[in-house]
Formats: sequence, C-alpha cells, structure tokens
Amino acid sequence: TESSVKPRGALIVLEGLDRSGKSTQCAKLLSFLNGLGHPTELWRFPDRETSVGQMISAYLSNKSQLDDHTIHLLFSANRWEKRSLMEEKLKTGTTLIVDRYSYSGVAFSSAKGLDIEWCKAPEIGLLAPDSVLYLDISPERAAERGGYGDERYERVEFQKKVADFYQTLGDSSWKIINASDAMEEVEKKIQQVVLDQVKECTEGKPLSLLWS
Ligand code: Z5A
Ligand code: MG
Repeated sequence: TESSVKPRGALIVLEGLDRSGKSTQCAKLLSFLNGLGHPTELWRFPDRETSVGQMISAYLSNKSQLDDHTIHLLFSANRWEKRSLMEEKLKTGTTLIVDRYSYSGVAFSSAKGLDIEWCKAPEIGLLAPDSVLYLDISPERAAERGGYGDERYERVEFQKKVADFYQTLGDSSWKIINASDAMEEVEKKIQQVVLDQVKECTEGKPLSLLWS
C-alpha cells in the first residue's frame, strides 16, 4: 500500500582532518539542499551548547584537563543526548548534515593510544549515517590553511595518526572526496553523492544503527 513507504530525511556526515574544509562544505551543502526545497538542518559535534558540550569546549580550549577515557565518553554522551531528536527529525522528513560524528570520536581517541574497540563501544546504537563524506587531505596541506594550532590536537604528527585511524573506520557508506581541490569542485562532488542519498531515503531506505 502507499502508506508503507514513509519518506524520511537522509543522515549525511562530513568527516576529515582538521582544516579539511568540513564546516565550509557543510554550510554550502545546507544552502544547496534548502534551495532545492529539501527540509534540511546543519548539526555539528561536539555540540558545544549542551552542558556536556560546555565541558568538552573547556577541555578543547585547554581550560580544563580530563583523563583520555573521560573525555572520550563525554564526546559520546554528547551524541547520545541528541539521538532521539535526530531520529525524530529524520523520520519526519528532515535531512541532517552533520559536521563530525562518531568517526571523529573513535579516530581522535585511538590516535591518543586508547584501544579502538573500547572507543567504538559507546557509539553502538547511535544512528548510522546514510553517507559519510570523507574530506581527504594530507596533514601538511591542511596545516597551510588558516587558523591551525589554536586548539588541542592541531599538530601534524597527531593528525597523521588520526588519518590512519579514519582509514581503518571507512566502510561502504564512505565516499572519499579529494579535499585539496578547489572549494567549488569539492562542493560539486558532494552535491552528487548527497542528491543520490536523499533520493534513496525518500524512497524508503531504512535507518540503521552503528556499528553493524
Ligand atoms: N573531536 C573528538 O576528539 N572527538 C569527537 O567525538 C568529536 C570531535 C566530535 C574540535 O572539532 C575537535 O574535537 C577536533 C576533533 C575533536 N579536533 N581538533 N582540533 P571542531 O569540529 O570544533 O574543529 P573546528 O575548529 O571546526 O575545525 P575543523 O573542523 O578542524 O576545520 P574544518 O571544518 O574541517 O575546516 P573549515 O573551517 O571549513 O576550513 C578551514 C580553513 O580552510 C578555512 O580558512 C577555509 O576557508 C579554508 N578552506 C576550506 N576549504 C578549502 C579549499 N578547498 N581550498 C582552500 N582552502 C579551503
Ligand atoms: Mg569545522
């Protein structure tokens, strides 16, 4: 029957090293989809607005110190506190563009030396993205861009480790986008992938969960 297929929004995640251009591309994608009349919202993690997010923000700007396991779980809790709203938005037809997600959580904490399976465990049961756009750039190229070095983690050696862990996390939902290309080119590649996903989701592609 007609009622069996319920159009839903797509969960689109952008990942990549610091300064790979995620926030720039998220903003462009938001206005592209809105311009086409698709209900769309832009989210980001960490969400620094919540009380958990404020603890994360203080940590990232070196105003507080936390044990590596503790901050890992706070990043995860910050996604869990948004999970039900996320599901509601998607099910009522809003596409979500998300600037960083569980992959950042696992890649950064693993790069510090925490066990990768331990890092993945608290992410299990969060909503799985329909598409992960990985903005691929070398740490050296990324470091040449503006604003590098203000926050914790923004060092080339550490970013190299993060890149290695991102690689082990990639699966069939990932699309690797060359992020050293000009902004407009990156933008066009992202648009193609996302339009396909939005269409699949309107046609009834089911939501799935991390990490399966
Ligand atoms: N973290 C974690 O440990 N665990 C977690 O679970 C999560 C995060 C979710 C803060 O994240 C930190 O938290 C982050 C990971 C860790 N690590 N660090 N440091 P954040 O998202 O708040 O980080 P950010 O401050 O927004 O920066 P960013 O995300 O690293 O940058 P970006 O969004 O990828 O890049 P951008 O701001 O769009 O662009 C950077 C500059 O490059 C800017 O001047 C642009 O104009 C320029 N740009 C962009 N695209 C291009 C192209 N194509 N060509 C030339 N120049 C460009
Ligand atoms: Mg950003």
